[in-house]
Amino acid sequence: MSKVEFKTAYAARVFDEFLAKNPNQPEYAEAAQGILLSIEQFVAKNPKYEEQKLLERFLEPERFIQFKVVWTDDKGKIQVNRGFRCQYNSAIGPYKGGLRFHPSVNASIIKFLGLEQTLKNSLTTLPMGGGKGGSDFDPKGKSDVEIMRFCQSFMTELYRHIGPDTDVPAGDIGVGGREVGYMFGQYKRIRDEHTGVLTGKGLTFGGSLARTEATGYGLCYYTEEALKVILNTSFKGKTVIISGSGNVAIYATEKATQLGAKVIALSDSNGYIVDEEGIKLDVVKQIKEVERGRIKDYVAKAGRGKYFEDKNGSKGIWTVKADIALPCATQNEINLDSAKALVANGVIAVCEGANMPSTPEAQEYFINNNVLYGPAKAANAGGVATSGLEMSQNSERLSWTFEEVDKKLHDIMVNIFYNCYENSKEFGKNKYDLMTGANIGGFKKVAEAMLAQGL
Ligand code: NDP
Ligand code: 2IT
Repeated sequence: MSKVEFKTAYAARVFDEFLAKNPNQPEYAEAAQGILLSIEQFVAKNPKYEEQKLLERFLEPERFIQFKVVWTDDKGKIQVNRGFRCQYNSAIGPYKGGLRFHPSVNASIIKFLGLEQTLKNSLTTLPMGGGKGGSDFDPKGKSDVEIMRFCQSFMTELYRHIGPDTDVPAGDIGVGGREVGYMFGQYKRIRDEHTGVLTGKGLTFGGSLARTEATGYGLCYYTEEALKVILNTSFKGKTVIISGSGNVAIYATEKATQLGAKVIALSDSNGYIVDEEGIKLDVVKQIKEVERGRIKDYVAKAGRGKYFEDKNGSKGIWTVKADIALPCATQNEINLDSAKALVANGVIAVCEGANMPSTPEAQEYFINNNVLYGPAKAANAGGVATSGLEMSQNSERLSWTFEEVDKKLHDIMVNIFYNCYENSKEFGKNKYDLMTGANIGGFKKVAEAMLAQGL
């Protein structure tokens, strides 16, 4: 992350203090810097924010919990992992946000995700505060019973900090329906309560239809509206590259294809596949959702396409020529070199399914080169929005049809787009800059709710 110049003394001072308080937390600092840069001029127009130390208060998580998770593997060996929950901000509702199981997980990553989640949840218009958690546990190669034992041990610590009106976790990288099910079972056993304490639950015990599809579908609904309004075009007839091949990537592929695009590349952390005829999604679903295999297996199973091993964290996928790029794997997966490769290949839009997938330098490069840039906290908000709809259904003890949920998701994503677009008009760099608007739009509501509730 390169050092930037703030335009206002207040933001510069707050960021210096932030860095002093949070040393060696690069992802967290990157997220905070990006938000401050976007909102500083808006904040300067509202002197009460500085008087009330709103930025200082906003950038301090309400609670940060770290705990030990001990479990035994199938060989009877003891394993020790670290668990986290960051309850970032509860001004507009109970803490809400996913749990990530990945060996890279640490305090910096959980805090960056909690901060981003706070603004994202605000953009959905639903009453949800921001939180995030997870563990450095690596689910890869673990047996089903190992996953269950880990999830039970994790929840045995986490349960005391969460609840349907307090903090409602869900999935993220490495946490899907299976893991949510095991964690829910353990929570229910300990508390003797069948409540909506987690979202992304199975459909037989309170889950919402369309939650599985929601992040990928929502990303495409947001992108489609942005393409229409800003570029006067659509997905129809476009080629698309999508990184990752997990939950978000799979359902972004499905919806982009339904909207008339051809998805030609997907990846995982070992490499990427290119299929110029269009990815056969049933094959990918079988490999990833059923067999829990690698994207490499696609070529043999589909009988077409090419696999490229990529030791460089799957950056190679960004050199594939396409009209639209939807990064759906992880943070900082698109650096300046990848952004340059995409622009050189004529990309017209980059909309983010993953959280913070573009580095600040890449974001700036897209916006300066007139690439429609859909920032993560807006473009991928469909997942948590549908989690919010799952909470509503749990509260009223009813379940809605797929069509009802999908229609609400669509309307929420279109509304988020206009919120970003309108808020970008005054302070954004140009019409391709939806990031400024997303940060201001999300911040406004959280700030007003914080002020109204006093210290
Ligand atoms: P999954 O675990 O289902 O899939 C993650 C995918 O990304 C896998 O293909 C994985 O490859 C790849 N990946 C993960 N880490 C890395 C890495 N360090 N380098 C390269 N590839 C990597 O997770 P999701 O699809 O749920 O999440 C993907 C992104 O979307 C994350 O950034 C998440 O925060 C974000 N997101 C998810 C939401 C949801 O509802 N699930 C909602 C909003 C955002 P491999 O199998 O090799 O690890
Ligand atoms: O990053 C995200 O928005 C998620 N992982 C989804 C969180 C949720 O509570 O559904």
